[in-house]
Amino acid sequence: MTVTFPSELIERLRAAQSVAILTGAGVSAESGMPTFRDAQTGLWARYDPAELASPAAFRANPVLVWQWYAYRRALAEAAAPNPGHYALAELEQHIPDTTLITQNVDGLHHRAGSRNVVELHGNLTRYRCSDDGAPVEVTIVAKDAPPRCPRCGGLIRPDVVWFGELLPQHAWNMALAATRRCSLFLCIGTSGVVRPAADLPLIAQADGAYTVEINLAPGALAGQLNLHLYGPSGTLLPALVVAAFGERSSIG
Ligand code: BV8
Repeated sequence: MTVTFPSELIERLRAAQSVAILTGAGVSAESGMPTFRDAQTGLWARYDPAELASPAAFRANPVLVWQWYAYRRALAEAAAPNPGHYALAELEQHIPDTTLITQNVDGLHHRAGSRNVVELHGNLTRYRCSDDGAPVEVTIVAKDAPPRCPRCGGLIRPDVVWFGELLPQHAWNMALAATRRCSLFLCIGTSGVVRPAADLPLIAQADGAYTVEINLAPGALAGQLNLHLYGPSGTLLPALVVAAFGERSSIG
């Protein structure tokens, strides 16, 4: 599939000294990871992810929430990065000051080779004690109930940010700094609904960056950014890197 991009985007990408990227669940969709907006499949069809991804749900039903994350962790471990993930890792080779700010918790950007990744909402392959907050190593993910913290006996939870919880301060500071210094901001595969992550492209634009959305279809950011490109990120991103920097290496 040959894709042509506006020359302004290609020129800005080639000239960029600093790029910030915000990714959402759409970047992992072609790796087989269900997005939040997709109807949940199978056992989880009757649950609303926003309900399950909350402290209240974990307090009310720790077993159900733990099982949902164990299911998603198994999906993430079975998934492979797709050409979109690899293209973003390749971009870092061409523009060293590239910050990949992700809302995703599946770890696929790291596995694709991206190095400067800011996990705004944590990572579901890491765990912490819900009482003392300290990290806890979990090697075997029990499929039934959350294990107890070896230090204080508190319930262990995934190291992700739930709705109503503050983002990790360091991650937010890094994301904001990258957003403020970039000349080009790419917003990829996100519905642009969840805050404060969804504020970042608008902050970049207010600070003079050229902002681009790549998505399957218009969402909450439609019409607000400088450029909107619609199509699968697994196709558009590799094509964009080739268009700007020539044939890619064999990875991905
Ligand atoms: C907080 C981890 C302070 C867990 C997640 C204003 C300011 C601040 C906060 C708020 C505010 N207004 C409301 C709030 C509260 C809330 C919020 O934003 N609610 C929304 C629903 C209105 N925000 C918070 O609670 C945040 N905390 O702000 O703390 C505070 C505290 C208390 C009170 C007030 C403020 C914490 C939010 C983090 C929640 N945790 N994830 C887990 O994953 O289990 S959010 C989770 O949902 C994801 O991480 C992600 O961020 C979000 C889903 O969004 P997307 O990634 O965009 O995915 P989605 O399915 O929606 O869309 C997929 C997109 O991909 C679509 O557009 C689709 O078209 C596209 N697509 C599909 N396939 C492809 C594709 N694109 C390209 N190619 C394809 N192939």
